[in-house]
Amino acid sequence: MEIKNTYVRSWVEEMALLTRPDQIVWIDGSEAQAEELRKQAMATGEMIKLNQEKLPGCYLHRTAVNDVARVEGRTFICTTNKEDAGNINNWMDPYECYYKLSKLYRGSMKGRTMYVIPYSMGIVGSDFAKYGIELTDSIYVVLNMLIMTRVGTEVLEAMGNDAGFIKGLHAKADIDEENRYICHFPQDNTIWSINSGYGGNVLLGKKCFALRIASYLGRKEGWMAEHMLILGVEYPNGETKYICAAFPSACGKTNLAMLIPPAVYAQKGYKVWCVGDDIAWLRVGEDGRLWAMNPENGFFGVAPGTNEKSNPNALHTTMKDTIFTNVVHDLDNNTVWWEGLDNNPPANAIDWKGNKWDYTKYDKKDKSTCGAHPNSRFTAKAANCPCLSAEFENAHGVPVSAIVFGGRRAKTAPLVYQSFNWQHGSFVGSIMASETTAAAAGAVGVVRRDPMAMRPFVGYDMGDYWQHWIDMGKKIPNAPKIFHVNWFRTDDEGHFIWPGFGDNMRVLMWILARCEGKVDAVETAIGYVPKAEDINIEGLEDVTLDTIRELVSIDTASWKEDLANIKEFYALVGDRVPAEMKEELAALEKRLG
Ligand code: OXD
Ligand code: MN
Repeated sequence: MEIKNTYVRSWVEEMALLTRPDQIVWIDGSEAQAEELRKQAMATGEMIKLNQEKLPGCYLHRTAVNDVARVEGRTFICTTNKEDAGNINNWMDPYECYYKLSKLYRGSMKGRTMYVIPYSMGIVGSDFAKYGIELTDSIYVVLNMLIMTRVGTEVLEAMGNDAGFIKGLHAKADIDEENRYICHFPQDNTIWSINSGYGGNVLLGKKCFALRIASYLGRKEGWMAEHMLILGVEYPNGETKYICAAFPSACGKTNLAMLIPPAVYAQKGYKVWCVGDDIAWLRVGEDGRLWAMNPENGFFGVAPGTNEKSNPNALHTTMKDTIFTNVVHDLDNNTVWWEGLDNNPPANAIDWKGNKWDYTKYDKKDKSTCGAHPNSRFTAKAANCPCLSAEFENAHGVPVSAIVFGGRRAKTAPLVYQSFNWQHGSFVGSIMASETTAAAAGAVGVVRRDPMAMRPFVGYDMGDYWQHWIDMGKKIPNAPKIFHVNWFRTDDEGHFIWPGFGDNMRVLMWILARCEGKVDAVETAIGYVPKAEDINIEGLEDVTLDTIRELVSIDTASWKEDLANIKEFYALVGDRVPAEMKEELAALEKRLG
């Protein structure tokens, strides 16, 4: 392969001098090369080929036991000034970080191969695409990147001799937790990741580039990179309206993005289409609307809990060309299993750690008995998703009618409310939060504030990020309306009141009706809530109009309690919290009385 980009060539040479691989292999994006790599990974045990009749093109991989999730404590934003990284991010001086990590990278690829992955976030050659090169010594990373992004020679061609690509260096080194670092240098377009092999830390196109670096670039260039799904609701007349939604990790973004309409809508011809399940890049279009595109090319979804009821579309998507990570290996069928897939755990099985697994010892309350790791994953091609939007390959993306924020709150947040305007909506995003559940270790009901679901992903100061939201609103003549949802309100016994899953469409339909001015609402201290009769409950068994009234009621006492927590968080964000956000907070306090 002839490499015309002189910046790419010299940077790869420089990184090779540092890491000293035995050989360098350029990834061209061809199936023949991918197949060769799969064969090598099978020979070393890095990947297990699954039953090709039941799961064609599917493989299983197990990470090291100490390397199963993103590591926020070891994720750094390295800006020249500490203040620019802000109080929420970990910061390291860029020179100190380069120096420290260079020592770890030095010679780390001896005896190994360095793979050079040219990849694109967005449609190759389009105005909105951004390009990166990831260097890695992991075949698993190469094969995942081939699914999650657009990879190969055509990317190098589209890059021309431009120096503005994102330079990502990943080395497995010794998978040493104590020396694990995920470092971002937004001023240098650079990402350095070492001592991990877990997806979120090593698939550098995803969280590192498409959120942390891209959010920094977006502020500089006047657009937004957000932790949002994108879905389209098609009406029986063929028209489609698009919604972007941000929820903290593990709150069901993939499920909502691939939602199956309940019978009451399906029978009338409504359809839901998935454009993306995790990341949205948002820009103002020439028509004055906000447009969203999904820069990814696949789904890196959480496996446990995915089943025929919660997300049949995701399940179907994973039936071919998928890499499963840290799930149960069913030895009799050479297939995979995870908690919450069905009620038939395999009798002859290997757990995510690679040990023999006895399902009879599985205790729901004790995570250590799980066969699949709770954060086990599937990496699946978007093209295999049965409800993939026809606009998925549209380089401009889709026009956004509504932005929806959400969290997991037992009492405070109602099922849905609408903000008064963009500025208030940005404030609603800034106070987003989720509560820990009984399912997770630790205390129940502990509130973690996760503004716009971006707490772990903003590549600069959180206060500046909020300012960017407010400033963007002024640049969108026909801005989307902003809402907040909570599928997780519980009754006094701790049971969820709202059925969730496909029935969440009933709430989306109210949201879209509001966007079109087709339905009234009730003004409250926190925003507009629905009149109970405007949420369609036809066909729901245990939900009455009284249930909806309860779900949209505002518990003033718990909101007042929440105010104290919000103020604490604002203080933590520090002195760059925009004046507009403080005004909104004061106004909310006043309205609550
Ligand atoms: C993810 C996350 O993996 O948000 O998407 O953690
Ligand atoms: Mn995510």
